[in-house]
Amino acid sequence: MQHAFVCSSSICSVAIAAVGFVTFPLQALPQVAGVPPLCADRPGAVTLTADGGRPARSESVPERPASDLFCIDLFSTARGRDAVGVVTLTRPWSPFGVTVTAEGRHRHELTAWITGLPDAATLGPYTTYVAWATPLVLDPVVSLGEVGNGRNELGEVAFNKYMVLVTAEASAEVSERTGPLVLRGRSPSSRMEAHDLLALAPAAELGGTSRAGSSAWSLPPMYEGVPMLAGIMEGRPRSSPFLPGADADVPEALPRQLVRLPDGGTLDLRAGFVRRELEGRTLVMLAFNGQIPGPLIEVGEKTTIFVDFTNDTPLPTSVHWHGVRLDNRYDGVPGVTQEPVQPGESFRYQIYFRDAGIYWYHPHHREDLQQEMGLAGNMLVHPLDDSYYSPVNREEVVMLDDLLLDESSLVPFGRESSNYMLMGRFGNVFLTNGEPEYGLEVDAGDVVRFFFTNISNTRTFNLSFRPTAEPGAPPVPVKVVGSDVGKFERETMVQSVVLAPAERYVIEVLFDKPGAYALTNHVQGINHRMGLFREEVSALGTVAVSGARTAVDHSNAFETLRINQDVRADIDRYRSEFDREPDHELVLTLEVDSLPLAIEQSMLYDWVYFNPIEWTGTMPVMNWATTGAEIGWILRDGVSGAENEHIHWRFRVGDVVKIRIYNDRGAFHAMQHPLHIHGQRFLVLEENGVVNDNLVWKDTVLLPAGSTTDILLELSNPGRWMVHCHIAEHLESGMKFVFDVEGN
Ligand SMILES: [Cu+2]
Repeated sequence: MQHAFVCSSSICSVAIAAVGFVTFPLQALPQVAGVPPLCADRPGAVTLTADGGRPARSESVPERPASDLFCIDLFSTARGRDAVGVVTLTRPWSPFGVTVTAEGRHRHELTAWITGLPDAATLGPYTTYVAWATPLVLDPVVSLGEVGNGRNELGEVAFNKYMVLVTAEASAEVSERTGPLVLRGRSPSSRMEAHDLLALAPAAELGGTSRAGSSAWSLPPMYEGVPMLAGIMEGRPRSSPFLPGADADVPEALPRQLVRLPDGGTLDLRAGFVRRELEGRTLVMLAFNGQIPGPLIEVGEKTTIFVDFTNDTPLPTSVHWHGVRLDNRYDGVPGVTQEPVQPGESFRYQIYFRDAGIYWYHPHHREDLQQEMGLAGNMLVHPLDDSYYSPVNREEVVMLDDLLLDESSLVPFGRESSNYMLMGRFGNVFLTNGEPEYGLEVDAGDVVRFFFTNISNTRTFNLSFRPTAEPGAPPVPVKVVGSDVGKFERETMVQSVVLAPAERYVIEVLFDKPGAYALTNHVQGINHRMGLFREEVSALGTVAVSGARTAVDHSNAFETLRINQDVRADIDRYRSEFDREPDHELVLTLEVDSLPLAIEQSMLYDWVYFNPIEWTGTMPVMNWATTGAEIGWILRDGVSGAENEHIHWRFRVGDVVKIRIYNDRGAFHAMQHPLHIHGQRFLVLEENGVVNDNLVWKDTVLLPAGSTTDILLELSNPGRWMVHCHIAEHLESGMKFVFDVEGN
């Protein structure tokens, strides 16, 4: 009956049929000089408690990163005798917050420390040892090369669930494993198992009656192929359903239009209802100037524009100019920089564009509802320097989103509190520039510069361009040029682009051969119910490459990976700050209260492993049923212990502060958080101890579950600025605070 198995120090906890936990001392393993401690013996290992199963809340910033998510213990077989080892998992550098394959599998460099291996010849006709990686189905079995006592670099592994094996072999060059097994260990991800035992527990039957939810809701769309347990199906949000404007007689939505504004120019911007036909349904949505996405505002670097905003919706709102280092009073944060703009009222924004690049605007009041319903637009800031970017044949501003529809309309929102508070609201229809099918036509040899923005409430994308005629062929190489606030120090080539909510990436693609290329989101979701990874592949649109050759060939420029000395010089003045101790620490965690028993017990099962990224919403009912009554996402000051709005940081213009951010693996449910800092820019110095040697100025950083990330924040802009998670529902749950920057 044993299910979960988690260790800390010398104690292991075993979950028995999901009704309780017992602890017993772990048989002492040999402690060997020169070998790092076993994963669970490392400082900061977290454990389920003996008294009812809740994970212990970590009281301070623990050892980072979470040791058990990035570590594999190697245990001996009978033939391995006293051999023991530990494998650490380090992600190779990528321009993104996580490093994954084009299919969304996490990539890790494995390093093994081994001790106690006997002379291989004592086991038979063998001369050495070889390490192997293999998925749990044992096919394929990939050689990681010869290993011995001491430190061994095993190279990269990117399986979902896998084992590391060490066998005695006749030669280091063997391509197939034939010799005896001496050491073996399992990836952290292989701890996931099915929730099946839960069905045996009384909890499953109690779920729906343990508290009163509103009966006005009908169940939300399920995730195909992932059945839910009966107890969980009884859950209802403790908030009433709300879908504004459902009866409104309103104009039809228009596609996005381009607005070029000169220095000093003014845009009239109106938020109001629109009607649109989508996937066979008639929807009432919200739009800026009737357009979905909102108008694409094109301006020049170092210019100022005015936006006369009018709120024609029945909801209080405001407009935030994401990533723009503008004057604080125009930052658009209700209660911090302005009063909410009430229905029928107006507000004049003045926006100065200090930096070239791609930015976006959206409401900062009930974002979970207003943004999801259509209120978002891009701003493309053209650089002053004509050679800022490489020459290309065309530029495309692409907004990525997902929308959640039920059989007839949008799934209602929570009125008194947002729901989907646990993981955020995942959509079931992808929208690219507002449309379910994105289309682009180019000529063979064209180079296209894409400016990607992720405006979804919670979904992290893993995007690639796949030749549709050759299933299984590798995606088209992508050149990564820039991110939130400008360019990288140097350009790099990747196979896919990971984009968390609110992040932007500027990429270039050479479409060399005629044919069709699918813009694809390819991720490895988790079927929590069955404890399995679940591949999700979605085509968001098509790039059609004609047989005609490009009018102007930019392939040479495309193939040259630039080093941006202007960016390096801008960063140089801060390099002396990189290695010092952090000035501040933040812990990202979760507190839950009065969850239905079935949901709480299911979540305990999930606690044995958290995927660094929760790519998709495979627990739709559990997630849907959670509101602010049960879920409190927390930003905690690691030094003072203050949480969310009780954190008070004060800086002066010109300050540079190093902040260490730990995404608490010991949280009741850990998942990634895209953390956004208003009005300033920062550098991501390192993640999980891996130094970032290709920097770019950011305003949003993706923080995977269990990770530790150091950032260097430049305080360049006076005022009161907000820090918050950009998962809209997490922000609504209170995952935010404000800091002050005094001017000089
Ligand atoms: Cu969050």
